[in-house]
Amino acid sequence: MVATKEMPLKEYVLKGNAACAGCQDMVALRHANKALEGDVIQVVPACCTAVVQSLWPKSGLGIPVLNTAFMASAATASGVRAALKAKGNDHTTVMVWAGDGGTFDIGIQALSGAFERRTDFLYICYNNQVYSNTGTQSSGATPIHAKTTTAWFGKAEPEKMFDFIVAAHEPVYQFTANTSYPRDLFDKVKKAREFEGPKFGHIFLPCPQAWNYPVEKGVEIGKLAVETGYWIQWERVGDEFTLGRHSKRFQDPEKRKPIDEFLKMQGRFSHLYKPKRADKKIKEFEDFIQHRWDMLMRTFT
Ligand SMILES: Cc1ncc(C[n+]2csc(CCOP(=O)(O)OP(=O)(O)O)c2C)c(N)n1
Repeated sequence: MVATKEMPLKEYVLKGNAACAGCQDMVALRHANKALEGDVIQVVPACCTAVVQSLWPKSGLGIPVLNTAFMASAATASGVRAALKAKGNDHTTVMVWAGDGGTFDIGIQALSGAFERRTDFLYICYNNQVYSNTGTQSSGATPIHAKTTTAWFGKAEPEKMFDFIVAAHEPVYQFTANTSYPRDLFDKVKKAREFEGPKFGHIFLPCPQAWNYPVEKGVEIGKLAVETGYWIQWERVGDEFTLGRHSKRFQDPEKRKPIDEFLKMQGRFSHLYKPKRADKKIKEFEDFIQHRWDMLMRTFT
Protein backbone atom coordinates (compact mmCIF):
# COMPACT_ATOMS: atom_id res chain seq x y z
CA MET A 1 0.00 0.00 0.00
CA VAL A 2 1.18 3.50 -0.80
CA ALA A 3 2.89 5.19 2.15
CA THR A 4 1.41 8.52 3.16
CA LYS A 5 4.69 10.27 2.42
CA GLU A 6 4.69 8.82 -1.12
CA MET A 7 1.26 10.25 -1.91
CA PRO A 8 1.57 12.95 -4.62
CA LEU A 9 1.39 16.40 -3.08
CA LYS A 10 -0.37 18.05 -5.99
CA GLU A 11 -4.04 18.76 -5.29
CA TYR A 12 -6.71 18.52 -8.00
CA VAL A 13 -9.65 19.21 -5.67
CA LEU A 14 -9.36 22.93 -5.09
CA LYS A 15 -9.83 24.90 -1.90
CA GLY A 16 -12.92 26.98 -1.24
CA ASN A 17 -15.24 24.82 -3.30
CA ALA A 18 -18.94 24.36 -2.58
CA ALA A 19 -18.79 21.00 -0.76
CA CYS A 20 -20.57 20.67 2.58
CA ALA A 21 -18.47 20.47 5.76
CA GLY A 22 -17.35 16.89 6.31
CA CYS A 23 -18.13 15.82 2.72
CA GLN A 24 -16.48 12.42 2.17
CA ASP A 25 -16.89 12.73 -1.59
CA MET A 26 -14.04 15.26 -1.43
CA VAL A 27 -11.83 12.63 0.22
CA ALA A 28 -12.61 10.17 -2.55
CA LEU A 29 -12.19 12.68 -5.38
CA ARG A 30 -8.95 13.96 -3.91
CA HIS A 31 -7.29 10.56 -3.68
CA ALA A 32 -8.63 9.25 -6.99
CA ASN A 33 -7.30 12.29 -8.82
CA LYS A 34 -3.94 12.07 -7.09
CA ALA A 35 -3.74 8.47 -8.32
CA LEU A 36 -4.39 9.59 -11.90
CA GLU A 37 -1.90 12.49 -11.60
CA GLY A 38 -4.07 14.86 -13.60
CA ASP A 39 -4.00 12.74 -16.77
CA VAL A 40 -7.76 12.33 -16.79
CA ILE A 41 -10.95 13.61 -18.36
CA GLN A 42 -13.70 13.31 -15.81
CA VAL A 43 -17.33 12.88 -16.82
CA VAL A 44 -19.79 14.07 -14.18
CA PRO A 45 -23.58 13.76 -14.36
CA ALA A 46 -26.01 15.65 -12.11
CA CYS A 47 -24.92 14.99 -8.50
CA CYS A 48 -23.18 16.70 -5.56
CA THR A 49 -19.84 16.55 -7.38
CA ALA A 50 -21.34 18.59 -10.23
CA VAL A 51 -22.14 21.38 -7.77
CA VAL A 52 -18.66 21.28 -6.27
CA GLN A 53 -17.01 21.34 -9.63
CA SER A 54 -19.13 23.75 -11.63
CA LEU A 55 -20.34 26.77 -9.67
CA TRP A 56 -19.89 29.61 -12.12
CA PRO A 57 -17.58 31.51 -12.59
CA LYS A 58 -15.08 29.18 -10.89
CA SER A 59 -14.32 25.47 -10.92
CA GLY A 60 -13.65 23.29 -7.89
CA LEU A 61 -11.50 20.79 -9.79
CA GLY A 62 -8.14 21.33 -11.46
CA ILE A 63 -8.71 18.78 -14.23
CA PRO A 64 -10.77 18.73 -17.45
CA VAL A 65 -14.40 17.90 -16.67
CA LEU A 66 -17.37 17.25 -18.90
CA ASN A 67 -20.77 17.68 -17.32
CA THR A 68 -23.42 15.47 -18.79
CA ALA A 69 -27.10 14.64 -18.39
CA PHE A 70 -28.01 12.42 -15.47
CA MET A 71 -28.61 9.24 -17.47
CA ALA A 72 -25.81 9.65 -20.01
CA SER A 73 -22.47 9.53 -18.22
CA ALA A 74 -21.18 6.18 -19.46
CA ALA A 75 -22.35 6.94 -23.03
CA THR A 76 -20.53 10.27 -22.80
CA ALA A 77 -17.41 8.44 -21.65
CA SER A 78 -17.57 6.22 -24.74
CA GLY A 79 -17.66 9.39 -26.86
CA VAL A 80 -14.72 10.96 -25.04
CA ARG A 81 -12.69 7.78 -25.46
CA ALA A 82 -13.48 7.72 -29.20
CA ALA A 83 -12.39 11.36 -29.53
CA LEU A 84 -9.11 10.66 -27.68
CA LYS A 85 -8.48 7.68 -29.93
CA ALA A 86 -9.04 9.82 -33.03
CA LYS A 87 -6.40 12.20 -31.68
CA GLY A 88 -3.95 9.36 -31.06
CA ASN A 89 -4.12 9.74 -27.26
CA ASP A 90 -3.95 6.35 -25.54
CA HIS A 91 -2.77 7.46 -22.09
CA THR A 92 -5.47 9.70 -20.65
CA THR A 93 -7.94 7.98 -18.32
CA VAL A 94 -11.61 8.64 -18.98
CA MET A 95 -13.31 8.52 -15.61
CA VAL A 96 -17.02 8.76 -14.86
CA TRP A 97 -17.69 10.12 -11.37
CA ALA A 98 -21.34 9.51 -10.56
CA GLY A 99 -23.49 9.14 -7.44
CA ASP A 100 -25.51 6.10 -6.51
CA GLY A 101 -28.72 7.63 -7.89
CA GLY A 102 -26.93 8.28 -11.19
CA THR A 103 -25.60 4.73 -11.22
CA PHE A 104 -27.92 2.25 -9.47
CA ASP A 105 -31.04 3.86 -10.94
CA ILE A 106 -30.75 6.51 -13.61
CA GLY A 107 -27.46 5.73 -15.37
CA ILE A 108 -27.74 1.95 -15.42
CA GLN A 109 -28.64 1.52 -19.09
CA ALA A 110 -25.82 3.77 -20.33
CA LEU A 111 -23.41 1.94 -18.03
CA SER A 112 -24.56 -1.40 -19.40
CA GLY A 113 -24.12 -0.21 -22.99
CA ALA A 114 -20.63 1.17 -22.44
CA PHE A 115 -19.53 -2.06 -20.75
CA GLU A 116 -20.96 -4.08 -23.62
CA ARG A 117 -19.01 -1.89 -26.08
CA ARG A 118 -15.91 -2.59 -23.94
CA THR A 119 -15.17 1.12 -23.69
CA ASP A 120 -11.78 1.73 -22.14
CA PHE A 121 -12.82 3.79 -19.10
CA LEU A 122 -13.12 3.79 -15.34
CA TYR A 123 -16.63 4.15 -13.95
CA ILE A 124 -16.65 5.31 -10.34
CA CYS A 125 -19.86 5.19 -8.38
CA TYR A 126 -19.49 7.13 -5.14
CA ASN A 127 -22.18 5.73 -2.94
CA ASN A 128 -23.66 7.98 -0.24
CA GLN A 129 -26.83 5.90 -0.39
CA VAL A 130 -29.24 8.73 -1.34
CA TYR A 131 -29.96 11.40 -3.91
CA SER A 132 -28.05 13.86 -1.73
CA ASN A 133 -27.85 16.90 -3.95
CA THR A 134 -31.62 17.34 -4.24
CA GLY A 135 -32.54 16.80 -0.61
CA THR A 136 -31.69 13.20 0.28
CA GLN A 137 -34.43 11.18 -1.39
CA SER A 138 -34.18 7.35 -1.39
CA SER A 139 -32.20 5.69 -4.16
CA GLY A 140 -31.72 2.06 -5.11
CA ALA A 141 -28.67 2.14 -2.84
CA THR A 142 -30.51 3.28 0.29
CA PRO A 143 -30.34 0.51 2.88
CA ILE A 144 -33.38 -1.12 4.44
CA HIS A 145 -34.93 0.87 7.34
CA ALA A 146 -32.94 4.07 6.65
CA LYS A 147 -35.06 7.22 6.87
CA THR A 148 -34.89 9.58 3.89
CA THR A 149 -37.06 12.49 2.76
CA THR A 150 -39.11 10.02 0.69
CA ALA A 151 -39.13 7.26 3.33
CA TRP A 152 -40.18 9.00 6.54
CA PHE A 153 -40.55 5.80 8.51
CA GLY A 154 -37.56 4.00 6.97
CA LYS A 155 -37.14 2.36 3.57
CA ALA A 156 -39.03 -0.89 3.31
CA GLU A 157 -36.75 -2.57 0.78
CA PRO A 158 -33.06 -3.52 0.98
CA GLU A 159 -30.53 -1.88 -1.32
CA LYS A 160 -29.73 -3.34 -4.75
CA MET A 161 -26.63 -5.48 -4.79
CA PHE A 162 -25.31 -3.51 -7.70
CA ASP A 163 -21.83 -5.04 -7.82
CA PHE A 164 -23.29 -8.28 -9.12
CA ILE A 165 -25.06 -6.44 -11.93
CA VAL A 166 -21.75 -4.90 -12.92
CA ALA A 167 -19.91 -8.22 -12.56
CA ALA A 168 -22.31 -9.74 -15.08
CA HIS A 169 -20.83 -7.25 -17.58
CA GLU A 170 -17.39 -8.77 -17.05
CA PRO A 171 -15.32 -5.67 -16.29
CA VAL A 172 -11.57 -6.06 -16.67
CA TYR A 173 -11.14 -4.73 -13.14
CA GLN A 174 -13.69 -4.14 -10.40
CA PHE A 175 -13.20 -2.94 -6.85
CA THR A 176 -14.94 -1.65 -3.78
CA ALA A 177 -13.38 1.06 -1.61
CA ASN A 178 -14.27 3.25 1.34
CA THR A 179 -13.16 6.80 2.12
CA SER A 180 -12.10 5.76 5.62
CA TYR A 181 -9.24 3.88 3.91
CA PRO A 182 -7.97 6.51 1.45
CA ARG A 183 -4.61 4.86 0.73
CA ASP A 184 -6.37 1.67 -0.33
CA LEU A 185 -8.65 3.78 -2.55
CA PHE A 186 -5.61 5.51 -4.07
CA ASP A 187 -3.94 2.16 -4.83
CA LYS A 188 -7.03 0.75 -6.52
CA VAL A 189 -7.56 3.75 -8.78
CA LYS A 190 -3.87 3.70 -9.67
CA LYS A 191 -4.10 -0.01 -10.44
CA ALA A 192 -7.13 0.61 -12.67
CA ARG A 193 -4.86 2.57 -15.03
CA GLU A 194 -3.02 -0.65 -15.86
CA PHE A 195 -6.00 -2.30 -17.53
CA GLU A 196 -7.51 -1.56 -20.90
CA GLY A 197 -11.28 -1.94 -21.11
CA PRO A 198 -14.24 -1.19 -18.83
CA LYS A 199 -13.44 -0.90 -15.11
CA PHE A 200 -15.74 -0.24 -12.18
CA GLY A 201 -15.00 1.22 -8.75
CA HIS A 202 -17.67 1.35 -6.05
CA ILE A 203 -16.77 3.75 -3.25
CA PHE A 204 -18.73 3.79 -0.01
CA LEU A 205 -18.91 7.18 1.65
CA PRO A 206 -20.93 8.52 4.55
CA CYS A 207 -22.89 11.77 4.04
CA PRO A 208 -23.40 13.90 7.18
CA GLN A 209 -26.41 15.71 5.69
CA ALA A 210 -28.33 12.63 4.69
CA TRP A 211 -27.28 10.21 7.41
CA ASN A 212 -27.59 12.83 10.11
CA TYR A 213 -24.40 12.54 12.16
CA PRO A 214 -21.87 15.14 13.43
CA VAL A 215 -19.61 16.17 10.52
CA GLU A 216 -16.41 15.01 12.22
CA LYS A 217 -17.64 11.40 12.55
CA GLY A 218 -17.45 10.41 8.87
CA VAL A 219 -14.24 8.39 9.07
CA GLU A 220 -15.40 6.58 12.21
CA ILE A 221 -18.71 5.62 10.59
CA GLY A 222 -16.98 4.43 7.41
CA LYS A 223 -14.73 2.16 9.48
CA LEU A 224 -17.65 0.84 11.49
CA ALA A 225 -19.36 -0.09 8.22
CA VAL A 226 -16.42 -2.41 7.55
CA GLU A 227 -15.95 -3.63 11.12
CA THR A 228 -19.62 -4.63 11.43
CA GLY A 229 -19.34 -6.48 8.11
CA TYR A 230 -21.86 -4.19 6.44
CA TRP A 231 -19.44 -2.87 3.81
CA ILE A 232 -17.09 -5.39 2.22
CA GLN A 233 -13.75 -4.39 0.71
CA TRP A 234 -12.76 -6.54 -2.28
CA GLU A 235 -11.38 -6.45 -5.82
CA ARG A 236 -11.52 -8.57 -8.91
CA VAL A 237 -9.08 -8.69 -11.82
CA GLY A 238 -11.03 -10.51 -14.49
CA ASP A 239 -12.33 -13.57 -12.61
CA GLU A 240 -9.72 -13.40 -9.89
CA PHE A 241 -11.34 -12.32 -6.62
CA THR A 242 -9.46 -10.99 -3.59
CA LEU A 243 -11.06 -10.13 -0.29
CA GLY A 244 -9.57 -6.86 0.95
CA ARG A 245 -7.23 -6.86 3.92
CA HIS A 246 -9.59 -4.58 5.89
CA SER A 247 -12.51 -6.99 5.46
CA LYS A 248 -10.82 -10.37 5.80
CA ARG A 249 -11.37 -10.95 9.47
CA PHE A 250 -15.01 -9.84 9.32
CA GLN A 251 -15.96 -12.73 7.06
CA ASP A 252 -16.41 -14.52 10.39
CA PRO A 253 -19.64 -13.14 11.93
CA GLU A 254 -18.20 -13.74 15.41
CA LYS A 255 -15.44 -11.18 14.74
CA ARG A 256 -17.81 -8.44 13.63
CA LYS A 257 -18.67 -5.52 15.89
CA PRO A 258 -22.34 -5.31 16.94
CA ILE A 259 -24.38 -3.59 14.23
CA ASP A 260 -25.77 -1.20 16.87
CA GLU A 261 -22.41 0.59 16.88
CA PHE A 262 -22.86 1.54 13.21
CA LEU A 263 -26.61 2.22 13.27
CA LYS A 264 -26.78 4.22 16.52
CA MET A 265 -24.40 6.90 15.28
CA GLN A 266 -26.77 7.90 12.50
CA GLY A 267 -29.98 9.89 12.83
CA ARG A 268 -31.43 8.07 9.83
CA PHE A 269 -31.71 4.95 11.99
CA SER A 270 -32.77 6.68 15.23
CA HIS A 271 -36.32 5.27 14.97
CA LEU A 272 -34.81 1.79 15.42
CA TYR A 273 -33.81 2.75 18.99
CA LYS A 274 -36.47 5.21 20.12
CA PRO A 275 -38.60 4.68 22.06
CA LYS A 276 -37.19 1.15 22.27
CA ARG A 277 -34.88 -1.08 20.24
CA ALA A 278 -36.72 -2.39 17.14
CA ASP A 279 -35.26 -5.90 17.36
CA LYS A 280 -37.04 -7.31 14.30
CA LYS A 281 -35.89 -4.52 11.99
CA ILE A 282 -32.33 -4.59 13.29
CA LYS A 283 -32.30 -8.36 12.73
CA GLU A 284 -33.45 -7.77 9.12
CA PHE A 285 -30.52 -5.41 8.66
CA GLU A 286 -28.12 -8.01 10.06
CA ASP A 287 -29.63 -10.71 7.86
CA PHE A 288 -28.97 -8.54 4.83
CA ILE A 289 -25.31 -8.27 5.83
CA GLN A 290 -24.92 -12.03 6.03
CA HIS A 291 -26.87 -12.47 2.79
CA ARG A 292 -24.45 -10.13 1.00
CA TRP A 293 -21.43 -12.02 2.36
CA ASP A 294 -22.94 -15.33 1.27
CA MET A 295 -23.73 -14.01 -2.20
CA LEU A 296 -20.24 -12.57 -2.60
CA MET A 297 -18.43 -15.72 -1.55
CA ARG A 298 -20.74 -18.04 -3.46
CA THR A 299 -20.49 -16.01 -6.65
CA PHE A 300 -16.83 -15.09 -6.77
CA THR A 301 -14.89 -17.78 -4.92
C1 LIG B 1 -33.00 13.97 -15.57
C2 LIG B 1 -32.78 14.64 -14.24
N1 LIG B 1 -33.57 14.31 -13.21
C3 LIG B 1 -33.39 14.90 -12.00
C4 LIG B 1 -32.41 15.82 -11.82
C5 LIG B 1 -32.24 16.48 -10.48
N2 LIG B 1 -31.10 16.01 -9.76
C6 LIG B 1 -29.89 16.63 -9.84
S1 LIG B 1 -28.73 15.95 -8.87
C7 LIG B 1 -29.82 14.79 -8.29
C8 LIG B 1 -29.42 13.83 -7.22
C9 LIG B 1 -28.27 12.94 -7.62
O1 LIG B 1 -28.13 11.86 -6.71
P1 LIG B 1 -26.88 10.91 -6.79
O2 LIG B 1 -26.68 10.44 -8.17
O3 LIG B 1 -27.06 9.86 -5.75
O4 LIG B 1 -25.66 11.83 -6.40
P2 LIG B 1 -25.49 12.75 -5.07
O5 LIG B 1 -26.41 13.92 -5.21
O6 LIG B 1 -25.84 11.89 -3.91
O7 LIG B 1 -24.07 13.17 -5.09
C10 LIG B 1 -31.09 14.96 -8.89
C11 LIG B 1 -32.28 14.13 -8.58
C12 LIG B 1 -31.59 16.15 -12.94
N3 LIG B 1 -30.60 17.04 -12.85
N4 LIG B 1 -31.80 15.53 -14.13
